[in-house]
Amino acid sequence: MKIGMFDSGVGGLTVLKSVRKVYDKVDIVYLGDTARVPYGIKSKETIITYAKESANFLINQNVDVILIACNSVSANAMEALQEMFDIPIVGVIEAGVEAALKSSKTKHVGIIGTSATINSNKYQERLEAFNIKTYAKACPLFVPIVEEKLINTDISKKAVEFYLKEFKDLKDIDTLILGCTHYPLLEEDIKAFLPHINLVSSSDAIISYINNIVKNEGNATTELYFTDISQNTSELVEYIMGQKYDLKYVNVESLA
Ligand code: DGN
Repeated sequence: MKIGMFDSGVGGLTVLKSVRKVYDKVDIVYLGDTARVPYGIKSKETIITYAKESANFLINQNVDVILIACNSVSANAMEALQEMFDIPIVGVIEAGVEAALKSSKTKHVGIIGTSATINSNKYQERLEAFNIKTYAKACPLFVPIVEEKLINTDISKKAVEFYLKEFKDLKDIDTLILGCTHYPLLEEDIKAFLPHINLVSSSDAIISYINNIVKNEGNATTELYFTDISQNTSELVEYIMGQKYDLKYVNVESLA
């Protein structure tokens, strides 16, 4: 079975890692749109356009299912993609919501993500339908901090404090959704600042969502495509995945 995954850049590799841990035999094709990252500050219309192009690329690679390894795309473009393509297309939002529902006893849940994810209100609407009180906050500096490999530094700690200080006073919150696939990389920094809150990662939560779609069979290949490959891309892939990969280039204009 061949799984296609895409993200605006390298963040979705946290999803790939989670999937690979459980599904060691499947073939995976990943596309990171590094030429056009970040998506998190773009309009819904632009995100839909880019997402359709990425999904189309993966379908041309004969994937059986597409995992949207990006919250900003899942929040803004999932329905558009599901309407356009015939194969199963799974986003990370529903999975994150399900994990938060399981985790929260107090029924007060925090959500952090990019502006595109938080402004879409998708997490908030889904959780509020289950009578959960939500507190959502966009943390736009977290993605560049991860991409500059400044995790576990004074800068990441300051940024965590800057964005998340209000969560310290919201004593009822017992669960925080890391609603961006880059954020699991900041988990230690966030945990150190909010030790009493359970962190739920959409990158891990998606696993329980694909149980009935994905069969663990194939040749265990992993192909990583990017629309721009700089030295930083290669270093980040190695940093996130813990090993070197031969990265494949795809021209962004060929996606359209
Ligand atoms: N990793 C993307 C997400 O989960 O929303 C965001 C990256 C970005 O485009 N800023």
